[in-house]
Amino acid sequence: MSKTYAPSASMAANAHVDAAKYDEMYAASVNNPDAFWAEHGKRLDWIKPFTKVKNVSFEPGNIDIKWFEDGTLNIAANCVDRHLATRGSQTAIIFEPDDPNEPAQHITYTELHGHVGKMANVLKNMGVSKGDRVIIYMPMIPEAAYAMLACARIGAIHSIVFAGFSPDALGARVNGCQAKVVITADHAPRGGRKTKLKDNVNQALLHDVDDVKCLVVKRTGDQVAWRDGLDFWYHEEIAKVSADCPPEEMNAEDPLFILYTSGSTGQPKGVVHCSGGYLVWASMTQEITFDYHDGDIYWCTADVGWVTGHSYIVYGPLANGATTLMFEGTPTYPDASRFWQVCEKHKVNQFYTAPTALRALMGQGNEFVEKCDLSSLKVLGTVGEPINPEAWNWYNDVVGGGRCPIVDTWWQTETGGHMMTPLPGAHATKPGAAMKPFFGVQPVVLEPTSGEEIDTFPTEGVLCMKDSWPGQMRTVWGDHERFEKTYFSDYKGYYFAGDGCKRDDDGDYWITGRVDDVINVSGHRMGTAEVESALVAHAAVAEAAVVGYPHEIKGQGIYCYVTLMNDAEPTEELRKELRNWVRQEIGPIASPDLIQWAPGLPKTRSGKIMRRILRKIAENDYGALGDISTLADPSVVEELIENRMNRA
Ligand code: 6R9
Repeated sequence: MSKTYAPSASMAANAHVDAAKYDEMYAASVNNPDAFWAEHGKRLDWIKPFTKVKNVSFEPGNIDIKWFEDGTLNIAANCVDRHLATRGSQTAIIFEPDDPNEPAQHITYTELHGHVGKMANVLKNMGVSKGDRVIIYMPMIPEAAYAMLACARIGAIHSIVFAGFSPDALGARVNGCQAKVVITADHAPRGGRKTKLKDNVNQALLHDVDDVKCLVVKRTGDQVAWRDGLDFWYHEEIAKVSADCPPEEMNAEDPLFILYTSGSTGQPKGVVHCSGGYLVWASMTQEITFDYHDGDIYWCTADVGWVTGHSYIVYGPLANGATTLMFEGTPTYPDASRFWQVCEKHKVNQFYTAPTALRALMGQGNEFVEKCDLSSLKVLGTVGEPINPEAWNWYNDVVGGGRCPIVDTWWQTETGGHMMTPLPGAHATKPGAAMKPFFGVQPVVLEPTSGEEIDTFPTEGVLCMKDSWPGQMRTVWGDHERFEKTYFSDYKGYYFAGDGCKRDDDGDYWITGRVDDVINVSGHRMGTAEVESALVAHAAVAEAAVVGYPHEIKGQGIYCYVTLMNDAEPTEELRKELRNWVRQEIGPIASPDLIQWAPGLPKTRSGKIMRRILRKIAENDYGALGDISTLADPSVVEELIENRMNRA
């Protein structure tokens, strides 16, 4: 039995949801989802209230997900306008810049309303209207949030591309959704360095036939190359427009955003989230999972380029009228105390970060934490990957001083918001467990090959969902067939998340990690297929196979087996070149950690690469390779073991 940490009496007494209320609400949410969500759908302001609640089919050949389908609303009005009367002068966004010497900004809801209205009018002047796509490629500055909400206000669909992605990756996403406008900044300061965002945009749009326009925020004032007639300075354009922009009336099922994410095959897919269900989900989970109360200061350290930033920096907290902190920097700049200094400076109450950051900071020593006053902290959260008990305990003891419940939130880009997590006032936590389903979430554990539901405890298998929840993605942009194939075809009648899990004797869930060819590097999802296709695009590479291996800080590292063309020399220089090549093709987050030259790869007689074997060798666990008799040429395995790169 693992140790459990019960909520304190005062936490349980003051929380939105205590143990009894959780049980009651959870039962109601699954026994009568229509009644439950009809009630909780009211947390939003609807222009035309919905009369239908849930209309969902997980039937093969007819995957169709609709929530609140006849209601209309505007997402920006829900995140901004409706708070003006009651909390217009309250801070909506605290901006903490990369450089600690640059002053922080406090943007009130009234100010936010003005910024969003202006940016919305600028977008309209640039020709953007309802249903058009806008790419956002921005540093973590308030203008990124204005841009998201400006799109939502006029009914345009935004697609944020993480500022760490390369021009090629950006270009693919601009084309993928045929965006009309890209919103960016001159440079993005981060960790004391700068990324040339505008130059990246220029490169990405170089071969674009459709003349994509670009709106540029001046962040650093550095020189940028300008495309006359196509590029516009944000500060010049907002000076020409009024702040008054009436919100567009949108159907609950109109798309709010597209977010590209990695899968086990092919190129990243555009996950589509719609308006009503998504915002109900993001706002309800933000309030209840973090036990957010009026007046609290809430900080999620993610980047808006990832789904966590969408749901838990911008949409969820702002829909709740919260004060949300946006941080431009990194955990270790200027030193490993930065997170904790920011917590102290802004008196942060709820803090939400990724295990990879905790592991990196843990290694730097406790003094960086202990010199800061963290007494304001009430709830701590983690997301992105399984958290190892050492990091969990450090978070609990050193950061939280043993006072703060840790919510280990399991969810995905596809799920829109939290799916499984302990609730701070309701559940005793266990280091490393995602614990309990959120309201309306019906997890099942399936036997991986038969697909049968396993009802016994304890158990282990693949994690699926029996039914829909309001925040579920609706489709893959432009490819509904791929949506069905990816999530509903391995296990018919269920949503298949791609993760494995355990369920313990108490019925609590533990996520064990991906069961497909997706790896998780520093909490960032990466398809091994993407890295492979980047590698084979290099002239010297004949074939490549990529797998993950355990990495102390990043969780998983990227291990590449590369077969070279006959005329290419396996030199250190080429290794370096390939590493840079992948960084350029995808971005620094995809940078290979280890590259092993592989004269041959283990393949079945039908030519399928046996990744199971490659994973084992990369894990330095080559003693138990299992059955290799089906290999076309078993001798390649010995060669690979002999020259393995990870000997830890
Ligand atoms: C929100 C987010 C999703 C994948 C998911 C899983 C892993 C996320 C986790 C976790 C264990 C947690 N994951 N949270 N694994 N415990 N608390 O991260 O979305 O980028 O789409 O990644 O991340 O493997 O399938 P996304």
